[in-house]
Amino acid sequence: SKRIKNISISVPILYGNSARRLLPEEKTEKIPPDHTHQWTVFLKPVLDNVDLTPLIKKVTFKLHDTYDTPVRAVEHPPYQVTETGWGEFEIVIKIHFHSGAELGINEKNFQIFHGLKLHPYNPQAPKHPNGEVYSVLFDELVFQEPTEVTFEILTRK
Ligand code: SLL
Repeated sequence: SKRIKNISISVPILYGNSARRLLPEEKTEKIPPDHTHQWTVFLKPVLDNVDLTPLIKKVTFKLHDTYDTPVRAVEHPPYQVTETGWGEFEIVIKIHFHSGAELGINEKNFQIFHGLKLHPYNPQAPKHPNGEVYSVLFDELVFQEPTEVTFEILTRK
């Protein structure tokens, strides 16, 4: 479908991770003995009433190569991956939009780099009672000159 000139739509998003130490009783045979933490990396719109599902085909999370199948694809919300591990590394989060002339959606994929945090980095920061560590950042998906279909999806009430 046609592009709408001189229009740009920003969708505020949050992305990042939570992490906590594994408890001794959680260290079953399925978890490698050198894994010390469980973490969840995620991406979501800031506002609850924003539905990106008609636009998003999948969100991929590219983990460190020490993981089996490092590229994890998530097709439905919540867009997140929970894993266990021992180290911090950079995760590549990529949003793949639906495309195809028949759909009328044709937006550029969006890529974000997130440094996975397992350890508290500010000793002065207030501690969460459950011992969880968070590293959450704000960004915006900017749709420049969206197609009419994308515009309709993003401005739906
Ligand atoms: C470091 N540069 O040395 C980083 C690499 C890799 C972390 C960290 C799990 C691996 C597995 C894992 O935590 N890898 O699947 O067993 O700190």
